[in-house]
Amino acid sequence: MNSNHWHILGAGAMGCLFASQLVEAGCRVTLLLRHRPEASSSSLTVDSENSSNELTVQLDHAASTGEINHLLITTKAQDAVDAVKSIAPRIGKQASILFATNGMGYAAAVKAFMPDNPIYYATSTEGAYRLDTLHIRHAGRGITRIGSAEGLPLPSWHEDWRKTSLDCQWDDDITTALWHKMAINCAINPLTAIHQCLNGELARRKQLKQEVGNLCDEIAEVSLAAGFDTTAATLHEDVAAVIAGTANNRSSMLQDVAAGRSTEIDFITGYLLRTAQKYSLDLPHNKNVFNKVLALGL
Ligand code: KPL
Repeated sequence: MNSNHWHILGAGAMGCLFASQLVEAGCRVTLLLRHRPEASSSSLTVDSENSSNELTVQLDHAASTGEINHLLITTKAQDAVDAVKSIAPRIGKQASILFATNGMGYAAAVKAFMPDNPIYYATSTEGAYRLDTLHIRHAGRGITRIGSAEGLPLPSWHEDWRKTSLDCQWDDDITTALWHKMAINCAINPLTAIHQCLNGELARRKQLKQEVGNLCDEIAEVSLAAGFDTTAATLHEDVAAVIAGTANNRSSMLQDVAAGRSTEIDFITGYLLRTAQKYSLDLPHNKNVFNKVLALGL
């Protein structure tokens, strides 16, 4: 099978990591930019433990023309809908749209104006951070799960991802994987943003550890009500393991707050609270952190 041409919205760390991997797998990759690029291609540098790898990616203005058939979205959750809207006329009728975005709850808005396009999701535990524009560090290996929340079968383009050096797995139950990731983000991200602390502080400071426990109790309750039994059963230990494994990380929400950017709170804790409402559950601790992050005014 020939490799596909992927267009990527979002040139942050994960967008660059996926772009580099797809290029190495033989795909054509175009990064869609909000501004008109000065050149039609650029080098993309990926540092890892023992090497630095430079590749070439195509650049294109999101508002230019040319049909898009394989679209990957790695923007912040709050930007995803507008980003897709901005290129909607370019998206082919049957084009696949793959969201690799934190949180949940943005796809329904995309479905409303792109009703016929198959939508897929990716969730990844690969570690990457941005050093500069189109320069990242691939800091840790993980698993990338891809799947459809609508029961669509394995698409032929999944082969592009299997040809990368990432551990890419097709997941027939991607909604459960997305929920689990979101549940972990609910327990960690808001507290680190409010207290301006590294992830590891949530285990070191007694009061914060207690607060993580309170959030997890509520998140587990909603998880159970919504049918995510495994998340409900393992959340406390999984959150403790992620905090330990990412102790020196600044969470993505803390980074957003520190940079004066808007946060993903509405697609993380906000989505949790909206789900809780459906089951008439009250989550005072999660509501409290939701309001505190909103009060940061971003
Ligand atoms: O996913 C993360 C994030 O920061 O968004 C965690 C797992 C909390 C790691 O920092």
